[in-house]
Amino acid sequence: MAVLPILSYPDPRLRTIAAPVKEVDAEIKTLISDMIETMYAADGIGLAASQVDRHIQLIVMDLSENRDPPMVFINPKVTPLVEEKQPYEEGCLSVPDVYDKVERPSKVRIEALDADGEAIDEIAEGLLAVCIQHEMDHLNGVIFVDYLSRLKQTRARDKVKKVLKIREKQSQQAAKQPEATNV
Ligand code: K1U
Ligand code: ZN
Repeated sequence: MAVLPILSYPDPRLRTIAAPVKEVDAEIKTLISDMIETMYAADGIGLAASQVDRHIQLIVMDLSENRDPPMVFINPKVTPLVEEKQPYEEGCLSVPDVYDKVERPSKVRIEALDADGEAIDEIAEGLLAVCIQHEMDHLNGVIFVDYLSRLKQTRARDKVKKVLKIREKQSQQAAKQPEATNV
């Protein structure tokens, strides 16, 4: 398994529309494992393939507190079941350290395939409804900051630049340190 690099806003590759998965083969299964490892390494609760520069309709998710088996959605279709929208403070691994309220339909139907190619057909509310709509947006080249004001989008760009610079400095410093020994 491998931790994959996550694209950061405003990388134009995040705007690519994802293509359907044709077959759940060994290559897709490896990508699923790598995406799950990447999501956990980044402390996320979801990840769309678009965020790791793979433009196919694949999402992984784990909303549990104690790492239940992660959910996998292949070729998902999400249909709102109510007109009522609810606000939720969203975050995004591609927009580090930026959080803001987004309003989305509170109840949706999810149709997809799982990692074994079996059909999923479920009704989602709460965080699952929020997260699946956020991840579906990624597959369609949409990022949650697109729902915010121009001013907030500019601030988000500046914040991401700052966070990436700090992370870069930290990784350079870590590379200079002698490796910790397990004694
Ligand atoms: O798609 C992503 O970038 C993953 C994203 C999923 C998400 C979180 C919250 C609302 C909508 C979608 C994250 O995992 S962000 C990091 C995170 O773990 C988190 C942030 C806010 C609330 C809960 C979790
Ligand atoms: Zn996101």
